[in-house]
Amino acid sequence: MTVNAKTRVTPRRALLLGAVAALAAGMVVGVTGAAQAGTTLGASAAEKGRFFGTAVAAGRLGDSAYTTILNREFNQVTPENEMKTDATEPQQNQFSYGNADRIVAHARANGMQVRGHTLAWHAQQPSWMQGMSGSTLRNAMLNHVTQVATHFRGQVAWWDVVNEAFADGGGGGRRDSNLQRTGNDWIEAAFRAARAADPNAQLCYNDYNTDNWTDAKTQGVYRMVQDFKQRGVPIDCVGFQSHFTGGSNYPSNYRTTLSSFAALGVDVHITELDIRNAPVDAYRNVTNDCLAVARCKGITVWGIRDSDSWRSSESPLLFNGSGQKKSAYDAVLAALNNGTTPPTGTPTTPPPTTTPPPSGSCTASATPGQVWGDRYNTSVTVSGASTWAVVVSITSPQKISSTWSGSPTWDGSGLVMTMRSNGSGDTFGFTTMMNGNSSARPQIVSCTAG
Ligand code: G2I
Repeated sequence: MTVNAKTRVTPRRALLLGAVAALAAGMVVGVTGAAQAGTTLGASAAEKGRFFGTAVAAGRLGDSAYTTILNREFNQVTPENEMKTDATEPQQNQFSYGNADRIVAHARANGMQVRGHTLAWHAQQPSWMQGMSGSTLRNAMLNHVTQVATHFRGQVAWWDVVNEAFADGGGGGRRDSNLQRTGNDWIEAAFRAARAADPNAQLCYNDYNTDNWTDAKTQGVYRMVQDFKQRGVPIDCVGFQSHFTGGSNYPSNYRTTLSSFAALGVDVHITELDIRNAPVDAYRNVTNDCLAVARCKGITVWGIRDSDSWRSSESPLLFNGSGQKKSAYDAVLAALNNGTTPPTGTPTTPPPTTTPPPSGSCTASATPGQVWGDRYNTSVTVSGASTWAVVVSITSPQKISSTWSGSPTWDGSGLVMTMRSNGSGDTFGFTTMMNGNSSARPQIVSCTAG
């Protein structure tokens, strides 16, 4: 992640710089190495090497109550509607960037990174595009991707190149749309055009209802990303919208979803988070899940105050309509600060009776073991913790056939194993059947202490 100007000197770094200066002056100092707890979402996330952002509406930038919270709390923004196709190309080949430029300028002036949302989507198309089909539409879409990504080159850190291209329901396939009917390769064509237009932006696929690891839609997107990585289609990240509103709930296997995608070699982002009635536990869990996955680079909430939400009747955000911090805010900040009590704000509801599992990190390193014609061994040594959970992923059709010196659990696909310490030491091992793939090797996804 590029550390932006706003968060470049973190409290920890300031402490270290001070210590270096003191040492240079011949003084003896004690440095504990403990990071100082941040007091805002952005600063605390930056302490953990992550961003914390929000969707922003250009029409609200004149509301000082809104911009006060925005500038204080967030170090990343996503234009809520202003970069969509109907906004940026209202007439074919006549581009309109006023509102998007205003958000980008505000972000840059305040040291916030920008996520571009979105270059190719079946919804919010201008009417001229809605009526198109075939190669005319394909070319118009590619021209749009090229023009818009070129306009914002150097100003957008990540692009949601393609948004919501998979169908809901059990099939795990693509959503029918005018773009899909131009040919199944429309998504990769959009990614290649975006890479050519802005080689330094990170290119993401973004979708909703992809949070539950066992859902067919999640698996469908997973297979596409896996295929893109194998064939060299330029994709860098996957966005999980995580709208836990309108009847969709936070799933207990959310961390498995994030870590499984990360194991494909992409960053993962939580891009449009909102949760009906803003329950403390679910907000805390989402935050801890992201922190537990090294490639989960940040969280974006879909609006600042409940009154700014697309689902305002569900009060799903971190600030109430008056701009006050809600209990969920305190829970997220505390989780970002790794369980320490946030120095500002008093929870308005009693603390939950269940204590979240400790989420400190450890290090796990894999050592290749004996190889046979049909299988091979791997051993993994953990340091930095005496009790731990290590997540390991393997590549289908390989399969882990036996394990030792740990207690394994498995996700629904059988490709992601969580190995917990069982008191037999810091090293565990396992045997993997190749099943025809002799080259793939297991990947360590995460190591969590406790
Ligand atoms: O639907 C929630 C989000 C799902 N993922 C993609 C996001 O881009 C999407 O955002 C929402 C915006 O939050 C809404 O603000 O996308 C909606 C449109 O699909 C946005 O709604 C639109 C209304 O449809 C328009 O009538 C309105 O003029 O918001 C516009 C601006 O307020």
